[in-house]
Amino acid sequence: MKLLLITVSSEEIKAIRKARVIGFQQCTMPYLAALTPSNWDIEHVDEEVEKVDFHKAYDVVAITFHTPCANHAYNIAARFREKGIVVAMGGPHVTLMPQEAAKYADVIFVGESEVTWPQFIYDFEKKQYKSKYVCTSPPELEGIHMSRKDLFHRKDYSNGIMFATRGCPNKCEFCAISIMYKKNTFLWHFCTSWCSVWF
Ligand code: B12
Repeated sequence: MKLLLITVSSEEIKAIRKARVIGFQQCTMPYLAALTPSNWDIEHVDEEVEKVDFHKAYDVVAITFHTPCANHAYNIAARFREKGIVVAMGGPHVTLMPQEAAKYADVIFVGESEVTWPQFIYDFEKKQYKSKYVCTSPPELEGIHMSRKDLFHRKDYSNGIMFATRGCPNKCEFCAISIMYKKNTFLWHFCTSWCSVWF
């Protein structure tokens, strides 16, 4: 089985982010790769530093993106879907706008995917996957996988990245966190002390 993971970054957002100091590697897709069984052949395209090759064939293309890149992500999805390739989408925007995202994907993931992504892979291999997978409770983080560092492609001048917490006890109106992680408070993270570190 062939899987393409795409970390989406449109030309517009790249132009904006160029001027920012913080541009470190997004770990989402290398982390998703670590949750994927080893019989899958995985490629990762990080649009921050490379381009998607639409001529290659895959069984599944999985995409992560933030709201400013949603239209760009939907265009990528359309190009793969017109070739009959199954497109999966997840991440902040999909979690916040699932009905919209569902129009552009074969399968969407709402919320965290530690449980639902392996479930989808299992279902896909059995040719009976659903169109929507929803995280219903904070995932068990005991024995959590490390991101697949071999799929990190950015020149990263930091020493590494660490997941320390998810969620937030505040509900600031300008911030998506408390809406994305409804049941997932800082306290919960503090209790389970979830860390994934690489150097
Ligand atoms: C680190 C970080 C960055 C880093 C690295 C990029 C990144 N996104 O990781 C930097 C600094 C570069 C960055 C940039 C930006 N960011 Co940012 N970032 C974060 C932060 C703090 C953590 C993200 C993270 O790594 N989480 C750990 C990973 C493993 O979790 P995850 O990505 O959520 O993935 C999990 C699930 O969502 C799901 N999932 C995600 N994608 C997919 C895809 C599939 C197919 C599947 C199955 C599952 C799945 O599975 C994962 C495991 O459970 C979040 C806030 C937060 N705490 O979530 C904001 C956040 C994601 N960023 C946000 C924003 C707005 C931006 C910018 C647009 C800011 C700007 N104006 O420039 C840019 C966009 C850059 C781009 N290229 O698109 C918003 C997104 C809101 C939204 N509506 O989309 C957030 C939520 C912050 C906020 N307070 O609102 N960001």
